[in-house]
Amino acid sequence: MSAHPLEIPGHLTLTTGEGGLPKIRIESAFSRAEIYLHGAHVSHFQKHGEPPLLFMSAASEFAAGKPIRGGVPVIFPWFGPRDGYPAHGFARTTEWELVTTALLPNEAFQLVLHLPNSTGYQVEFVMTVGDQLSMELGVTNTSEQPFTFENCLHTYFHVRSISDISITGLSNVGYHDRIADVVTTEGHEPIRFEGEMDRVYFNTSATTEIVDPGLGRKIRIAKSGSQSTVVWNPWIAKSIRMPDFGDEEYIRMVCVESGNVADDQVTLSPGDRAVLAVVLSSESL
Ligand code: TA6
Repeated sequence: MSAHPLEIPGHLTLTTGEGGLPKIRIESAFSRAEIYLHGAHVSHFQKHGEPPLLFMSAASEFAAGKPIRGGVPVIFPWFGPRDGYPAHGFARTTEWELVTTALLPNEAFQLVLHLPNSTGYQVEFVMTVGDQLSMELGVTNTSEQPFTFENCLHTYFHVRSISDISITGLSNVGYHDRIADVVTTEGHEPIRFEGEMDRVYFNTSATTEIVDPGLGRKIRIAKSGSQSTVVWNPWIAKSIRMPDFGDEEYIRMVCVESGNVADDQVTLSPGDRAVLAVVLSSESL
């Protein structure tokens, strides 16, 4: 079979992934990654010699119309449930189009995907794979009216044990606790987990870090164009209720999500563009 014109032989190849879905495999000098056209969904990122950075459920579905449970779901144009519509919007269950691929001077590989069939706005996803994983979700208002939306890169991180990790960078930041349905403020100490957690931190552009003594690493989540950080772990009861998630998989994952949700939603004037950018990196403790 002749190579796809956008392939970069030996480094960026188009293949068939789980569920027969089209998948792009990227092998850089520093790392390997995978992204499905389905949802422009980064399903894997791993630096050579390190454990995977992202979590992927062994029970995830890989099927048209179904979200992938793990990696980086692209949430657009709304976050959370919406009566009569799929939770977290339709971008994550749409097949995106691969537009360009490139090898950058720093030996990282970059690819651009577009969300097809959009009316009144254009959406592209730019993924750069090197020593770090960077992702940019760009939205342009091509209509004559203001366009309001929510967005989020709903990243699932792989950890050794949820009970042993801590998250720094959100001290004194206000958040909506979506389980207790109260608005409160984070304390001074790093965040630790003793049960289900579902918090939307607002008005924060802060860089956060996941400190994982079990894997002996620290993951840094740097962001721009984002005022919300969501921290989520389903814990035991919710894990059991999720058919595409193992009952004990909550132990090995945490979501630290970067976006603009609820009161931080984005309103673009005609012709304006907003870019949500996240750079994921890791280092040994
Ligand atoms: O980001 C946290 C959250 O909104 C949780 O409330 C939980 O629903 C999670 O997203 C996963 O949502 P999903 O629709 O992918 O099952």
